[in-house]
Amino acid sequence: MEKNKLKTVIFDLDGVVTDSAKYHYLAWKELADELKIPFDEEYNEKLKGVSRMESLELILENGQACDKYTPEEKEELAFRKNENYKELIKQITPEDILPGILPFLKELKEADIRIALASVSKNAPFIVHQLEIEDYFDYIADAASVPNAKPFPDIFLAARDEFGFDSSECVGVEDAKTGIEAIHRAGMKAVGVGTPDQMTEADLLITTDQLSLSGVLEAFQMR
Ligand code: B16
Ligand code: MG
Repeated sequence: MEKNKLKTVIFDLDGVVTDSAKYHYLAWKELADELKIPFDEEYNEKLKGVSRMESLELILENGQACDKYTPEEKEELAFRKNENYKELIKQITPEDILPGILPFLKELKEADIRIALASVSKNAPFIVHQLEIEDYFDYIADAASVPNAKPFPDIFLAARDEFGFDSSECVGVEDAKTGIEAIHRAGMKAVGVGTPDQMTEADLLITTDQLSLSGVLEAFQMR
C-alpha cells in the first residue's frame, strides 16, 4: 500500500467546525446552577470531547454529588440538559462555521480527499444540517453506535474503516485533549485547534483559519 499519502481528514465538530461548545457550557451551567453545584468555563474545559453521561458525572463530582442521584435520576438530569441544549443549537446558522473551515473543506473536496466527521455528540447531524455543510462530508460517524467515547480511538477508527484506509493516511482535527489522545490511539496524526494549554500533545498546533491542505501535507511529510 502506498503510505504517506493523505486520503482522509477526520474532523471533530464541537470546537473545530463550530463553537457549539459554548452552548454545551450554557446548558450544563443552567443545570449546575439548579443543582447548586459550582461550575465555570475553566471547569467546562474538562468536558470538551467527553460524552454526555461522563460530563454529568464530572459536574456532579465537582459538587461531591455523584452519590446523591440514582442512575434513573442521572438519566433524567442528562435528558434535561440535552433538551435545553437542543433549544440553544436551533440558533446555529452557516455564519457560525469557524473561520477557515469552509475554505479548507473546499480545498479537500477539490483534491479528492475524503472528509469525515468524528463527533461523539448525538446532536452532530443536526448541527451539520444547521451549518448547511452536509454535502462536504463523505461520512458522519454515528456516535450512538460507537462502543467507547474519546479518548478511546473508536470513532476515528470507524471513519478510517468506512473508507478502508490505513491510519497513516488519515489526519484528525481536534480541539480537546481527549480528542487528541483518541486520534493518537487510532495511530493517526493530530492537528490541534484548541486552547494551547490543552493541545500540548498535538502534532501540529494552529488556529482554524490557518488550516490548509499544503500546511497539513508539509507538517506531516505527506503527499
Ligand atoms: P451530546 P465533539 C462532544 O462533541 C462535546 O465536545 C462534548 O462537550 C459533549 O458532551 C459530547 O460531544 C456529547 O454531546 O450531548 O450532544 O451527545 O467535540 O466530539 O464534537
Ligand atoms: Mg470538540
